Amino acid sequence: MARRLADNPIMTRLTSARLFAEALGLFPGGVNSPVRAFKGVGGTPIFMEKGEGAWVIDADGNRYVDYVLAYGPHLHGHASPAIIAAISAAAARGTSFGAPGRQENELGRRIRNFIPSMEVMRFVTSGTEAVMSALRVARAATGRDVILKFDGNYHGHSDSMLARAGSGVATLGLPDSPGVSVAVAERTIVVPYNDLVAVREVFARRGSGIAAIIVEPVAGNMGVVAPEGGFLAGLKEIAAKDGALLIFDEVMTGFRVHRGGAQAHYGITPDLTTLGKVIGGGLPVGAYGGREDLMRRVAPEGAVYQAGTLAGNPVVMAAGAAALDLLSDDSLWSRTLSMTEMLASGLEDAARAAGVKVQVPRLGTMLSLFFADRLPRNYDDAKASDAAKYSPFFHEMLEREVSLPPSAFETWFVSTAHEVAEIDHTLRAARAAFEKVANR
Ligand code: KE4
Repeated sequence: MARRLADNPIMTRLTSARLFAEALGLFPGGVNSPVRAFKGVGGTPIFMEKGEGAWVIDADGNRYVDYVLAYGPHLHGHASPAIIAAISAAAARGTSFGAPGRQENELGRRIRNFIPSMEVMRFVTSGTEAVMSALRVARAATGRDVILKFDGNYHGHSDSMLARAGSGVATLGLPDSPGVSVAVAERTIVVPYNDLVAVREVFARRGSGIAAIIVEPVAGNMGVVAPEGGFLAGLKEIAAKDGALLIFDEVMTGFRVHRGGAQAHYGITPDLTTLGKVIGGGLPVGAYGGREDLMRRVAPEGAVYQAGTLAGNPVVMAAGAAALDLLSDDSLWSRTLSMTEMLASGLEDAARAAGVKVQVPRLGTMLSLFFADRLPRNYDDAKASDAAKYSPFFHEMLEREVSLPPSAFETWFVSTAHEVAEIDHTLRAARAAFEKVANR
């Protein structure tokens, strides 16, 4: 159990503090990915040392029920025995060869069984790389340059995806980060999520120059925001009519909204799909794939160049294959869906009892919490929620052994290792945390 000060419920986190002080001297913000720095919630990041199923243990020995799950990869919780066994066995045979290996076929076949639209695919080592490569294929296949994306959707940190909406709907993007050139950003158009009118207007003005629409088919990077009825079908119809491609970025939604991804949940087939997270069993991975005629354009079969020293890494492939094999257990999947629903409805009840207005959108094994009167339908709505309430709620939950994403605009993930005991623990903490927040 966590070591606590004798009469004080606040945990000690002295080791995390010491490690963070050292990390600040080594890494920008003391972290290797910005969201981990707690900038969205205040305080200093906790250094995690060990995971066991639904629980994570920090450098001071404090334990937490974990809903970060590395931002999605751990669909089966931390250190899943089957996945660790697969990793150990693969690693013992050597960690990489710079040559094709049977493990790539094993994972590729499993992915295609779950997501048949990925007729041909390519493994890379991050979701960012998967998106960057899929966009390159789309530009090559259409001979066009411009990409349309949605405000609040995050597709990794490649330059063309770090564009924000220019003024006015159909204008070209502006760099959303220093270092992204205007020349690149202005080939990305950004429109509001769930706004088909805006998409039609953009295509009316610039359709012939648009290579692809890329979308999070369920948004998970502004909190969870579901597509409204007809939105995804509308995107498919608009793109097809104008010779543009439809790309579903399922890096987060793949195997989380549905075992076949959001495309199976909504019955909409994109031209290309990007994946990441779950398919690597917690190790670095990405994949892009789709229509055979498009993917056969990728080198060395075609001229679209994309490569990677550790792409298709055998240890990663073995971990991913083990993770997908565990997904074949229908009862485990349906139990995880019911754990997610139990958590979401329990959070609504707890907030209501405290007189706090919240929205808890949930889909599959993903959910999030907005302090708001109504469900956000786009990024402006999400930003209008009372994010200032999220920070104290986050810390109150942390002190009650529940680890949530350190940002109001992230998704909470549930794993197959979360059982009733963990959900009950979380809801007990939430009842107390909402009471505390209500009085702020
Ligand atoms: P990576 O390059 O981080 O593997 O994947 C980028 C990416 C692409 N597409 C979607 C829909 C994604 O959600 C992501 C990455 N998600 C974030 C979580 N919001 C990763 C966490 C982080 O940046 O540390």
